[in-house]
Amino acid sequence: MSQFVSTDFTRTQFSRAMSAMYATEVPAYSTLLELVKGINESTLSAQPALREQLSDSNNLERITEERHGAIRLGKAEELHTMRRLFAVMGMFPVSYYDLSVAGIPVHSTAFRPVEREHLSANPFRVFTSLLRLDLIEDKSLQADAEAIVAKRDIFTAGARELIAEFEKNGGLTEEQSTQFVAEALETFRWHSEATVTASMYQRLHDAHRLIADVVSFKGPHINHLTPRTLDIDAVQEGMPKVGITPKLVVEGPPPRKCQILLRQTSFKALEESVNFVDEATGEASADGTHTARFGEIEQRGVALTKKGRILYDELLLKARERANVDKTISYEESLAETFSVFPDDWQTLHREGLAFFEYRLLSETASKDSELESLIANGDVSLLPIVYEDFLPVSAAGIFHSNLGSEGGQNFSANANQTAFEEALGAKVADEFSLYESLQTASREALYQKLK
Ligand code: OOG
Ligand code: NI
Repeated sequence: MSQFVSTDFTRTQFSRAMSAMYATEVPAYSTLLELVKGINESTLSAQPALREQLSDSNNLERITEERHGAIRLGKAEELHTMRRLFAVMGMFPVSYYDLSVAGIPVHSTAFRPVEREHLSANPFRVFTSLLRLDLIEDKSLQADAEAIVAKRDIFTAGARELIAEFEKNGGLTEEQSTQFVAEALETFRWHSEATVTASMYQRLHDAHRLIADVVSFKGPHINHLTPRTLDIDAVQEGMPKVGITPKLVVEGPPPRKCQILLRQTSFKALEESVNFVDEATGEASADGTHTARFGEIEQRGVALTKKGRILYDELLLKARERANVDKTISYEESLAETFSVFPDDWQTLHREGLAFFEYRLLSETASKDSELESLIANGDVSLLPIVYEDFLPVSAAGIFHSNLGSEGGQNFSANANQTAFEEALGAKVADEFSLYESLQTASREALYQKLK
């Protein structure tokens, strides 16, 4: 037996510790967890087919534990060390998201487990953004902001040591893992003591609220922690009844029989009190507020192929344009009507190559010589949708905006720079489509092994 615990173990300990910490920092998060838990339970008892499908694809157990968080980093070295920190928990960077398109000066990736067994064990993911000070027009502010983040170290010495131990030995003992979770958690904690004066905060804030959020504090406080629900419309409706006001529209695809990709909604940031550095004495003084942290809920559906994703992106754009131009229909109506051309049954989604699936053999006599589509059509093989594990940049932008407020500040235009991002990261990000494709291929090969 190995003297080391698995990365799944460390990731689960960490996501639980993070959840417990966030519950003390943001009380509405606990209220939301209760609401989501109740709705998930009643959805599962009302829909036995959904329960069976989740259980057959090893996705039932993970749902109550399932979370994603988000952080925003200030400099290349932070992203680099963050990649090494997440590797200790079996989480790797997947996809590149350019949010400058949406007027937000960051680019991002998601750290998550990539293999099937690790996803089933615990799919905890963290949407991680790196601030792009190169996009700030005001060059003297850019230099000041760079100098401020250059001085900080967001990791504890203990976390750095344990990351190095993990890399040297290929694992952590249980005791080291427990210590690692405690040390790593420090980086994600909220600190009410700012590292800047109130006037510097104001300058950063005037350039963009997000810049103030990243630059003014000791670390990248976790800004939300999102549970997964099986019925987001029910949660959206239920929130006001428990005293939470959700954002107006749910991001992502419209409600459907066969869920695709990701639907998300959120509620507004807390206003938190902050102690800025006193201009005259250099000491902390109690005098300000900052809004950064919010709540979010999500519902995950099937992962789409490139072809499916292109169709999704086209329809989403069309639905948004139509709702902007035609004031007689609501955004929801426009979305539902526009998406009516997106097939809404598993067999068609599979046949047309729009979504990714795993296969389950139901017949003992089916032959190797049969076409896959006919095995599916005659019921010898059933389709299990592969869950979408990633994020949607248009939705992410909607979430950023609803919580940051859209007032003021500089506008940024599309300016992807994946090369610079990967240089800072010290690694390439994985391509999400290839990951889903290889899950589907492995399942198809295993199926054909079993056929007569
Ligand atoms: C991240 C927003 C993106 C999501 O679920 O799309 C995100 C942020 O506000 O830092 O978490
Ligand atoms: Ni999120």
